[in-house]
Amino acid sequence: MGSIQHEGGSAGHTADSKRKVIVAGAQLGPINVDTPRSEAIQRMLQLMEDAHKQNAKLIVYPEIAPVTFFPRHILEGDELEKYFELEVDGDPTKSPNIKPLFDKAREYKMDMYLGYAEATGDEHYNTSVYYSGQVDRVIAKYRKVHLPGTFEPYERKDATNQLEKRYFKPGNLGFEAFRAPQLVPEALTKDSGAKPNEVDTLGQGDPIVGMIICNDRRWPEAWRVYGLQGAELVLCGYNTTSWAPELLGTNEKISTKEKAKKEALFHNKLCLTYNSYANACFSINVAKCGSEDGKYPLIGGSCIIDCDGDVVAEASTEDDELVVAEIDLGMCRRGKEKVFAFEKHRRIEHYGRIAQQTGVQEPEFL
Ligand code: CDT
Repeated sequence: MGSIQHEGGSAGHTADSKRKVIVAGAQLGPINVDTPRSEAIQRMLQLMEDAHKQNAKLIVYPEIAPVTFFPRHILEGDELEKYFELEVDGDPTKSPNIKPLFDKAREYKMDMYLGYAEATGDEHYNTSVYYSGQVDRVIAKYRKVHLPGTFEPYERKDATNQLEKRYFKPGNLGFEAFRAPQLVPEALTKDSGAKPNEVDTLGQGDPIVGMIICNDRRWPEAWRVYGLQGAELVLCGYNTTSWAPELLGTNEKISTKEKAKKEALFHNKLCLTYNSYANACFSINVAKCGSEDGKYPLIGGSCIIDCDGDVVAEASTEDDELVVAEIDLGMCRRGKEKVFAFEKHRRIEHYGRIAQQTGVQEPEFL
């Protein structure tokens, strides 16, 4: 299963676990400015069909999946609006371009994380939704909190822009974890009379899931807010440019496109493995990648990470590719109850700055 299996990344199944589930990351290769939306959706449907054939119960797509990574371009009016999905009655399942994805997920009873550019009528967000194919309902929406880049384009005409601050409002929904109904069998529900947060019910309800989008994965704060809600699975779609000196800075270590790409892939994996480990959760991380319009390189490296920080499946191409693994969410208990038993070991009296201060304040000079 998956494209590359790593030693030590067996997903460490426990023999009697009832929390095993097959999951898929649907990496997309380049989508160009003139790629018709319908063609991209067709590619996404093909990946969903492949995931269904491998018995996946959850599929994760990249950030702003069905269109080119348009925030690199200077756009206005209809040229900008055409990249957004206008939500009918606040319901993405009725948005005409992306509706076929919800329809197919419903048919397959497959859960889906879908990233798209959301237009509410008044506002624009970089958004993902979690749709449950088990119960045919959008369970949660997340709007990207950490918007990278600039509001104004760079002065150098051929610089690669990252104009997310120009085109999107910062997300206003926070990092709210949710339960994915019936994603694993025999989970405890309210009907049983059981209550969460009791010693003998921990980790036994429907899986606890959190969503982030691209740049969010670099901020441990986002993961920790989910960790504090007991998240067992974090889902992340991304579009990560590997060559943008104005945006990323430059030095000897990243002086060529090849070196810069190597570093971008390294930082991607560093964030995903460490934060999955430190919050004792699995993560499914999915790229849109390759060279869009033949000149804007995006990294691949889509991967499924276990709660010990091991890579259990990883993409090997920069094209449309499915990354699949059976994961056992029961494995999360060890990290959550031993090394990272938050209730025993965290010292919040010393963490105030994290929530009270945004930028750096250096100590006084000597
Ligand atoms: N899409 C997105 O958020 N991209 C950013 C660009 C690089 S900023 C270091 C990312 O974090 O991957």
